[in-house]
Amino acid sequence: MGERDRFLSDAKQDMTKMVIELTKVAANNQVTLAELIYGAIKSNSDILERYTYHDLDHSNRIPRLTRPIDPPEIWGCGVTYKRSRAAREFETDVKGIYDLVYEAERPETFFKGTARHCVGPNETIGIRGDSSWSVPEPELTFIIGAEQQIIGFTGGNDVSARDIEGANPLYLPQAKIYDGCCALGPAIVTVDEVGAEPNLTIECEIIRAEETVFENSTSTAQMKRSMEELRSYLCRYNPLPIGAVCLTGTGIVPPDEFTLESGDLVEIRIEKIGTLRNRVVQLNEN
Ligand code: DO4
Ligand code: MG
Repeated sequence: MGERDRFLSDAKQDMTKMVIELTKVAANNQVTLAELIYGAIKSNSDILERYTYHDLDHSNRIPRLTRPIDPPEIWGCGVTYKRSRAAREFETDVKGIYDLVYEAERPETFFKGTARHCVGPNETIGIRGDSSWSVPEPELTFIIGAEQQIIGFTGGNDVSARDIEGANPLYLPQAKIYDGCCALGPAIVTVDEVGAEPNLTIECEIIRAEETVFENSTSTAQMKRSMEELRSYLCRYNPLPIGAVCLTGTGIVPPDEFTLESGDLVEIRIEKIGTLRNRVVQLNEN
């Protein structure tokens, strides 16, 4: 048995570690994250308790799904799909800037917060009391590894206040960063599993009082830019900490008259990643 195989079959201690630590262990031992996790599951099969996914996909049971990573930094990219460009041009009083950034060589990137702004599956996402036009933004989200590379993907909801950004693009941080403004999950898929530039279907459904009030879908194949293009601009002169995540922009925008309401359930389904389900709450002023 080679050193690499020995390491993989003796990964017992790693089972208690979180994704960021596992990523470091994998990088230090020159194995992929997927190899490390599958190796650890195999070598711990005698002591592991097994749960069905369905058992874990609840808000009020223990154990349950939690956010798949605690990102030290959350970033976003904007106007990476035609649908987003059209929606921003409609909402803004400052015409032309979104058309320009869609066509420009340099993409739009923005800061979206830290782990404290981010919830996991079945937790609540927030809408601001000073906004009357809030929407979910379903987005494929990449995860940064030890060498600034993309190591995997998860689902993301870039919950946003359209009226605040629309009033003035300089208000972007207020339109984008607040309690529960980001949801991540439910699972992480690694680059070994889906490739570095995956073409994945993204679906979004919004349910109000048990009725679907909005439903649409897109595919990452519709994106104007590659994942590598977004990653390289984001990390340029700005080395990101391991485990930082980046939401890659939305191709799904509800009709302009639609706003989220407290109690709505937002479901984002991404092929190979699963369903990220979050209920909306109105935030109280602090
Ligand atoms: O330009 C502002 C943000 C756009 C965005 O979040 C998106 O296109 O997803
Ligand atoms: Mg977005």
